[in-house]
Amino acid sequence: MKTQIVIIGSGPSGLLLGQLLTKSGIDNIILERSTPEHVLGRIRAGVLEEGFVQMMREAGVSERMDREGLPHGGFQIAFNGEIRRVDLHKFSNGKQVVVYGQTEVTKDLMDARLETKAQSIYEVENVEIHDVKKDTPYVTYEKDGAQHRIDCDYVAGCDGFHGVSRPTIPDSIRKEYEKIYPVGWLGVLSDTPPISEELIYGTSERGFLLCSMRSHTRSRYYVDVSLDEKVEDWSDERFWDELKSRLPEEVVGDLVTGPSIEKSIAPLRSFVTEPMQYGRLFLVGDAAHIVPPTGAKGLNLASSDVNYLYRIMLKVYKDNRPDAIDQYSELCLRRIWKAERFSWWMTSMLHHLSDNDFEKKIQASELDYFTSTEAGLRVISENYVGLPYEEVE
Ligand code: RFL
Ligand code: PHB
Repeated sequence: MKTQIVIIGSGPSGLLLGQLLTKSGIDNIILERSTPEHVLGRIRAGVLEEGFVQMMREAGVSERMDREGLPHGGFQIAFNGEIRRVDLHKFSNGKQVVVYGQTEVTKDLMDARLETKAQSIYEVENVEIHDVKKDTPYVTYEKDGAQHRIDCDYVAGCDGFHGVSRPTIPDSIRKEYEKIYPVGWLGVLSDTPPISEELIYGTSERGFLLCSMRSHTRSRYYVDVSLDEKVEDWSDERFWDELKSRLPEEVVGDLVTGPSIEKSIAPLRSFVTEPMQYGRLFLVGDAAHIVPPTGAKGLNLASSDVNYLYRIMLKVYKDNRPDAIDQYSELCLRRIWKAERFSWWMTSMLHHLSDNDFEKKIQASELDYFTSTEAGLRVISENYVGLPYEEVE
């Protein structure tokens, strides 16, 4: 087989990139380890920055998102028993975010791909990337016991944190930066109306909380738990009791509980690998970086990488500019490190990460300062709605 770009991974990064390329007449094949049902079963992100929303529009897959997505012009922060509002509209020049689940984004992109008849090959095994330092790279994989080979011009590694693309870059060239946090997020999805029209992030004596949503009738809640907790030990009742114990009194009565339809624990991690390009291989999304979910940045960073790679590929194929690829890593990383900083900072402000009494006092005063001053609210707002994408030269 032959194609212009092999995309490894059919998560949001791979699917969005594939859709944009196909729409521009650039041939691509997606290779995915799991089944489509498994990819769609993962409950993950819920908050889309304007940049992501624009990319979905450019890819021609925004119809349902534009109809069903919930625009949010602000969110709430609960601490010290009270709630303060971050007015995103006011403090980020009219910008907002859209609440629309990653599952829905993925479904819309998968449906669009079926329509374009671009090729996705699911349930592949032993994917290997070859000769990316030469002009003629190729990818091999196994499917139903048979070995296959695809010759291509470029490889997009959109295969998440545990994929094969990142380790293809030799250890001597790859530098990894990592921070592990001592807590994870226990999340529950339930068909109950959200506690509030806006998201509530919070911290209390008992720890972190987040009240989010997928629609007017479906809620997503999180509390942080220590890393040795097992999801089996968390009955619905225990989860709701824990969440109630962390919510400020003025809203706890508004919480509607019900049976969970999904429950999972996600560890918190900050991670960046540099460089994100090696010859004709590009790392995209979670394959190159992870953020703790507190800033709602993971999926949105995937879309900014896709934005840069897509625009570079337009230069390569439409303007005959193969040199354009050399800017990929630097362009991506400038934005990624700022989102890493914001995610790390929101995480440290809203979780109990230290037993040191001095640090606890600093944390409390940081929350008070950033949620009560114009300067502070601007810093939170402009980062939360997403920093702008740079031009590709
Ligand atoms: P994905 O989604 O992990 O997809 C990678 C795909 O590659 C496949 N794969 C392979 N295929 C072939 N061969 C191999 N060897 C392969 N190895 C792996 C996998 O099966 C998979 O289908 O990466 P991608 O596309 O880069 O997308 C990244 C996002 O999924 C991720 O950043 C977000 O979910 C993070 N995230 C959030 N991001 C936000 O922007 N806003 C949020 O509100 C938000 N909340 C969250 C989150 C992540 C969470 N968890 C569970 C990690 C909340 C949570 C709880
Ligand atoms: C979610 O709805 O799953 C969600 C929302 C905001 C975050 C993280 C996750 O920061």
